[in-house]
Amino acid sequence: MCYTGDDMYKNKKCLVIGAGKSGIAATELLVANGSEVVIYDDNKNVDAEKFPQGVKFLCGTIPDEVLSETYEAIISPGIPLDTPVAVKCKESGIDVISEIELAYRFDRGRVAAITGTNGKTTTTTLLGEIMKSEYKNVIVAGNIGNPYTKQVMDSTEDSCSVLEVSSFQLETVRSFEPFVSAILNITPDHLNRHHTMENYTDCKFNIAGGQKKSDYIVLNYEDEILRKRACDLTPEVIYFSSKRELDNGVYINSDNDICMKILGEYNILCNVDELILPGVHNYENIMAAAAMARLMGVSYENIRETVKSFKAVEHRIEYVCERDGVIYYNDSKGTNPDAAIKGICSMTRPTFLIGGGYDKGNDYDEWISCFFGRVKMLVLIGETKDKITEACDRLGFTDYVKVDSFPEAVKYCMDNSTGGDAVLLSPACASWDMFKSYEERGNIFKALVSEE
Ligand code: UMA
Repeated sequence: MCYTGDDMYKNKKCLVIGAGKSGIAATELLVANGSEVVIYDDNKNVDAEKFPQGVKFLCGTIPDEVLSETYEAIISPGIPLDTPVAVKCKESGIDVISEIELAYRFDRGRVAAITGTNGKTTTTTLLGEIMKSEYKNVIVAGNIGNPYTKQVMDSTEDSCSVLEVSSFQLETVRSFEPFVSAILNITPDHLNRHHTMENYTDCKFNIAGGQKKSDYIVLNYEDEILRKRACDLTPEVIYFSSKRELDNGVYINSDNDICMKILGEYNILCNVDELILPGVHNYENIMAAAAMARLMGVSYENIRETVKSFKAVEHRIEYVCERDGVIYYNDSKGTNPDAAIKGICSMTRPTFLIGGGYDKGNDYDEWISCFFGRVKMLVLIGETKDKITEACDRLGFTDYVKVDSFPEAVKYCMDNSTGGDAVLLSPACASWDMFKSYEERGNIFKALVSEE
């Protein structure tokens, strides 16, 4: 725990970079703790009504007199560190920290943090639910859509914060020290921002950068990148595996039981057939959450009851409705090829797949290789549609069509699918070229397919 006290920012001048959800929440936290805040955004049309009173807004170039008085800058996750304002701060000797780091300095309780390319939201939501069965005060926040800075003042000495953290948020952490952390998996994503897999992996491992020997990190044994780097870590490593029995860790045995061999104890949590969540990727999320909960002292009884009743989170291979014999699924959270592979591989019917969106610099070959025998028609939208069709042509997948808008894509699927088919929104791309967020994309999909 690293509670630095409420006075740390009193009478200090801070620069908040980005006026989205995280920026506004960070500003409110700072102002409530006596700081004078200047908020910066590249977009001059941000909604200034959301800013707390007395906060100054800047767009364009930051005057030197502002920089010379700035104690610290807090950058929003979506803004790259090479953005001119952040570069200028660094050149002026101002430390640029993430919104997660800022919030952590105010957290009085225990912290558990989860990262990974895929499965973060499910694992965070599940762990939050498990913790609520034993802790009175549980905060579930972070990349999940609820800024940590917005919630942290509710923390107490006996609270527990369960955080979903992205590589963006981990890029600029300093003292961040979760008692238990987890990295679920690492596959290529966000390479337009991080440029190389090594940089992306480094950011993910920052989750353990401040952890001590008395802390824990939960890792996927089947992920080679994670296993290779585990020996360099300070906290105690606890593995989970969906493929083999472990001497120490959580695993699925040959009878499909989830077995927990940690903290010197051996327990069978449940059989995978007792779970509502389908798929091996979900068993992995469940094993990670169960390990984290046990390390934080939750009883097997409470872990077992919660995992057995836990259902899928919104926008994750979410059943929407059945119309004229066609089943519609919303997997808008399939924002990279690896996540979208899980989406398409979960389909048991011939599928109309809506794909494409914002270009994060990913490679789509592996995703397309899963289409044969599964995808009846690929309906492409967004910035990446040409890049995806080039890959389809190269790999010999010809059943695709390009459309100009999202409603057109949904209409195409509704008009051309027949009873027994599935329609799946699982784009393998972020939403930011056409929507504010994957949530907005998923909600619009659900509204369009449910319209009378
Ligand atoms: N902006 C600039 N310059 C830029 C880019 C953005 O000034 O170069 C400004 C925009 O004009 C806007 C603000 O920055 O006013 C937006 O900031 P932001 O992109 O950090 O968005 P927030 O609303 O603060 O939301 C962020 C996370 N967004 C991103 O990481 C892109 C949310 O994760 C998170 O839920 C929220 O903080 C809560 O803390 C979303 C996400 O898509 C869900 N995350 C990625 C993912 O899961 O793959 C990482």
